[in-house]
Amino acid sequence: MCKRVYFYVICIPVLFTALLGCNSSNDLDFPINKSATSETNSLYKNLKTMQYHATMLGHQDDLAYGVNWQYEPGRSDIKDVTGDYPALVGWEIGQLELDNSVNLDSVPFAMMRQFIVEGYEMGMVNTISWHTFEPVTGFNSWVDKDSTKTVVAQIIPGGALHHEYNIMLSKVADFFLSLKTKNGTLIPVIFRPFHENNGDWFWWGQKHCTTEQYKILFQYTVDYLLQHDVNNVLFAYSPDRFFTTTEEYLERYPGDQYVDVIGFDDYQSLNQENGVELLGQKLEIVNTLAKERNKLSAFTETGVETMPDTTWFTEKLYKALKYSDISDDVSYVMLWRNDNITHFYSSFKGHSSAENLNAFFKKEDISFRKDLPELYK
Ligand code: BMA
Repeated sequence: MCKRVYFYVICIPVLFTALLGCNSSNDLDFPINKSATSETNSLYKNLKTMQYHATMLGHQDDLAYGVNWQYEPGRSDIKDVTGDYPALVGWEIGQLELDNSVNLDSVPFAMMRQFIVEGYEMGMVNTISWHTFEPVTGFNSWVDKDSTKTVVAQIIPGGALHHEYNIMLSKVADFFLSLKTKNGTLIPVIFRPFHENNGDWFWWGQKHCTTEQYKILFQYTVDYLLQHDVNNVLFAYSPDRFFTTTEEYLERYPGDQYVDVIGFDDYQSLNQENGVELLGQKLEIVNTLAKERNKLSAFTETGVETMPDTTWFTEKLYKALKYSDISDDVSYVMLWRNDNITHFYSSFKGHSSAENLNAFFKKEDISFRKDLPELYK
């Protein structure tokens, strides 16, 4: 082949392909785990596209129980009201690390696994939180704000109980790797460890470890799971409401290599007089960061206990989402669990807020399960 033909026929196409391969926006459509399963990659990519068009509604423990019922196949408080399931369901694995067969809210892990499969097979998204029991005293996640207990320092590398933490993590890894369909496909989940870390109520909270120690804990947790071939997980970082600037939000952020979902929890802002504005501005901060860093953005926990405000869904939550063109660029908003008549954060059939949840359901840019595209291909 003469040199000129070689140049046009081989070099130019090769160079062109190489340049396309280096295209950063292509690379950035992948999660932090370069060995993620194809379903996990697809979930990440599809959610990223979707977050600029619609916001998914999520609900903690939705398929397992609601107000005045539990473990009724096919039932969901959200579905009882709207006729459709939420697009995303949250699960909680606290107590798995103790080898208990039920979580701290008494949900059997065997049933949780089944619900996660069901949710996946219905095209929904599953997310998992971890109210971790600590190995120092064996006590649960909550501590007195003045506690001088220093769990984080003791479980990170170099700490006296680091080995114990590895054992806890191995149980979490096993659980994630047990989330499979009948034909063996691993089910992608969004894992949200050590949340609300800028509050002082959990042992990993602001007052109970240094910024550096918290970051090491989060990073070590991600690294451990990746090194143990947990390739069906996306990682979410979600501090609580205590930020009004990007710098404040990023104070304990573990770094872009450790986070797929930039999120936050907030139960309080919407109760303030200027709540829509307050929450709208937080959503703007988080959504802008997610966009700049090519991540997913999420409002990872919210709701009001016993939902006394009967128009909360359209007049507070929806208005905050619609505060600006930026505030609604959020992948999902997840309502906390409906445990019983005095501890529920969403709505249910017969409750005075149900009609308003239905009005929220009808909004074009809010997605429930039936609105979802195929997320895993
Ligand atoms: C809290 C409450 C608790 C529950 C915990 C973990 O916000 O709902 O009752 O044990 O979450 O799910």
